[in-house]
Amino acid sequence: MLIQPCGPKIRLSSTETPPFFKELMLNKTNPTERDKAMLTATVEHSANTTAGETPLTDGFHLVIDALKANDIDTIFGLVGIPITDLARLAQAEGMRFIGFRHEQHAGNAAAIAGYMTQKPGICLTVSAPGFLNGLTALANATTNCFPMILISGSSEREIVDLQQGDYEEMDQLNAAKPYAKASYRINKAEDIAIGVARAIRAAVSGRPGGVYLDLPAQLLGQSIPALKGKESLFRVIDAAPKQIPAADTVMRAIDVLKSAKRPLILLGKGAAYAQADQEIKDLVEKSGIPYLPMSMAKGLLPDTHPQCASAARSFVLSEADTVMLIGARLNWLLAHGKGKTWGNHLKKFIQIDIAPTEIDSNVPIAAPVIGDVGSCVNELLKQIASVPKPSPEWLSAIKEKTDKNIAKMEETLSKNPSPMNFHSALRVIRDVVKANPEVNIVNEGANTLDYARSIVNMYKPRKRFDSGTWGIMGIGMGYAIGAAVVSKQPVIAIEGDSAFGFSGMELETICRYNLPIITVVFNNNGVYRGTDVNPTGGPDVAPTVFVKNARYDKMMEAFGGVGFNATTPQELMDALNQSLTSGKPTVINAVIDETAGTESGRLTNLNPASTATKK
Ligand code: ADP
Ligand code: TZD
Repeated sequence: MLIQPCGPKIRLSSTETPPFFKELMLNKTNPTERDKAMLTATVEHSANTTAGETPLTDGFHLVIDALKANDIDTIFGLVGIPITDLARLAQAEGMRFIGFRHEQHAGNAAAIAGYMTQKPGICLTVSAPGFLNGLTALANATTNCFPMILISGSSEREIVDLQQGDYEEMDQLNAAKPYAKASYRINKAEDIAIGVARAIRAAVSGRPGGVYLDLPAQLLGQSIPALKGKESLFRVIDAAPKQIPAADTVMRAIDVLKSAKRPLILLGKGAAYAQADQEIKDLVEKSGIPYLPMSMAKGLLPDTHPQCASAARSFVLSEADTVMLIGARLNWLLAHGKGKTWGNHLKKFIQIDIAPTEIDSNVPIAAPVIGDVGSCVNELLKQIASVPKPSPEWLSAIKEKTDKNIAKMEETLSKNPSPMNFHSALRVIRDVVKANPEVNIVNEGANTLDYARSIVNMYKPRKRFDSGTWGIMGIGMGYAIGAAVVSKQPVIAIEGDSAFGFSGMELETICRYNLPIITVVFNNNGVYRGTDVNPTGGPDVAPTVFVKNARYDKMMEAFGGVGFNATTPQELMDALNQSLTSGKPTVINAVIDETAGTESGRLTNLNPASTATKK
């Protein structure tokens, strides 16, 4: 029996291919990349093989080989018992391992990578606490329909199950279940390829989501004959198969559109995820129907497109009589499809979604079209010529509203108060993004999020990543790192000072990998604003208040990055342009008037008010 060492220490020079392998390769006239990937584990382990012994492989190698066989080339994670050698091996085998300072941010990076690429992003963590830190990101990915796989090492099953107090003891599989689309544990080395395949399929097929994959420590060390390991490896075929909508559902949707007087298309991040950019553009333009992008669908068509109704959002939501949702849910972000936001008119909804159970979740849907966005839009396109163009009255009413609101906004944006407010600072970022449309935007905060969403136009798809379905704080640096690693394009992270604090330590990660990320901290001295006072007059500041005049730029300098303190729009503009040119990790501390923000940004109404004191 061979002793199984693990990790890169046992790498074999490629010339040492064992004889039985040469035989295998000879039988292949044209070995594919996959064949080569499959061979890795065996070749590695043959290093210590002496004549006559059966070459072995182990769980470590099989996990990496199974991921590689499925074109997964990056792992976001944080090392420790029992997965340090797994991370080392991933790197030694040519994968990129991006190590974080906290698992939540590694998970967020993986999730956004999944959203951008349609390949599940991989997050690797240690057991119990590391797993739980990653679980927040997994739950957020599931909530947002992003494909990701959280792979966590776990402690000894026999001890965990009897609750005998193991190191980092936790029943992780069951803890993950309520927050994941699917959860699996692999117990045997020969099942690793199947386990990885199940995780990939679950993450990307149908409605994408987060998948948990539990790898007990003893699995990683398990050895099996190398040939058996090789034979177990495979590439998942058609992990996210097309889902063609039934013809009658398409015709029903067309009929509803035909009877519409004031139609509207609503694009959600499911539409952006689908990468059916051309089809969606054709549908919008051929139908002539005005459209509204949800925040992460901004840029699917440029926000400056003549049919974009964003500047007349309230008007079109309340006045439209027929709304076609494409990859968008009628959740709180759309006031559940009813109430004041949606006006007094009876609406007819058409909903394109891959998840049949999404239909009728909040209001009755007149025409559900179930399938993947690309296929559904394609089918609709075949019939769209039969749908009359929207009435000139509807279009001119929207144009009038849009022109008026844009003019009003321009007036507000043109002011230069001192200190800066959200508008004057965001005007600068708007102009910089217009000049550099390839830039990725990450955005979180309350006021910082709400204002940036409406002020900063996007021009390209899947370039805007924000607090999303949960309205979560803490995605900032994780998403920024994921976006920079995947796109290899610059990122501007527009961060409230509170929001930034959740992931600020990842500045070190950004510097370590020298990523072109510019973090702009909208520093107004607190959560929402910095002016609240402690009504008791005691020494503690109010719950929303931070240290006054903090210098977040100095944090970046501590790690060797570049810091700017910007107190005027011109300083902010210069800092942004310099950073984009240099490509260096940068933090810009943008000094914002501490009185400028409102409570909860535009969500003030979601704060519960006491019925006891309500007048
Ligand atoms: P937004 O927040 O932008 O409104 P949501 O996250 O609420 O978007 O909605 C996204 C919707 O898109 C989900 O209901 C999801 O099932 C759906 N979806 C995701 N991917 C696809 C796809 N490829 N085809 C069709 N629908 C999809
Ligand atoms: N914790 C988590 C994980 N998510 C949240 N959404 C919150 C807390 C509550 N919260 C918001 O909804 S916005 C926000 C918090 C703490 C921060 C707002 O302050 P900011 O932005 O400085 O980031 P503005 O621009 O000053 O409003």
